[in-house]
Amino acid sequence: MSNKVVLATGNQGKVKELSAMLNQYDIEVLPQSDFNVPEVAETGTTFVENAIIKARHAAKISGLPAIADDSGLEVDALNGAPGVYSARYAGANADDQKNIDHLLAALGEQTERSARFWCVLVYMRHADDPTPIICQASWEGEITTTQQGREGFGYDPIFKVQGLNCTSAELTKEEKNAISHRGQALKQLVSHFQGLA
Ligand code: ITT
Repeated sequence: MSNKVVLATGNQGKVKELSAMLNQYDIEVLPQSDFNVPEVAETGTTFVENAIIKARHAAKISGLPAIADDSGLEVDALNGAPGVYSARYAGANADDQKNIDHLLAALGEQTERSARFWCVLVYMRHADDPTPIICQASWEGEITTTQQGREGFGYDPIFKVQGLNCTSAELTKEEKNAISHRGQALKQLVSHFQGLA
């Protein structure tokens, strides 16, 4: 594989986590902003479809291989919501805080609060790549009733990690990457690269 890869995301939280991990593997990660890649409509109903849409779009505009991340939170008591709509759960102009408030309101006094993050990573060698590499992983936890921690992004302040007595916003970037949905999916992707190299 080429050592240069464009990261097909506009989410700075993802950029920080993914580039920290990829840089350890001699892969030069370039943000899509370097190529003025505009946002693309995420019209899929699955993480896989949306990740492919984003990777294809960035590869087409940059002329480089691309990695895209489509991810989200699945809450059992909400029948899987917000799912693929996690980034825009509170509406088109939602930010992280509005999404958190919307989720806490939707759950109300509900005591069954199990949830998991999903991450799908797609690597495309070029925009017409007919065999993208697709890796996916989940991370179990439950939704808290109040926010705790300031690290991470998105729903991290209300995601209590299974087996730990803290939210994912109370973990350092390194601690989160070692066990998160994104960290696990990226480990799979790197093993593919090492097998292909
Ligand atoms: P790009 O499409 O540009 O990559 P995005 O934020 O719109 O950025 P997604 O459509 O994949 O990305 O939405 C993912 C949302 O899921 C993200 O905005 C968070 O709200 C949530 N999410 C995903 N991974 C998360 C994590 O590790 N911690 C907290 N929230 C996360």
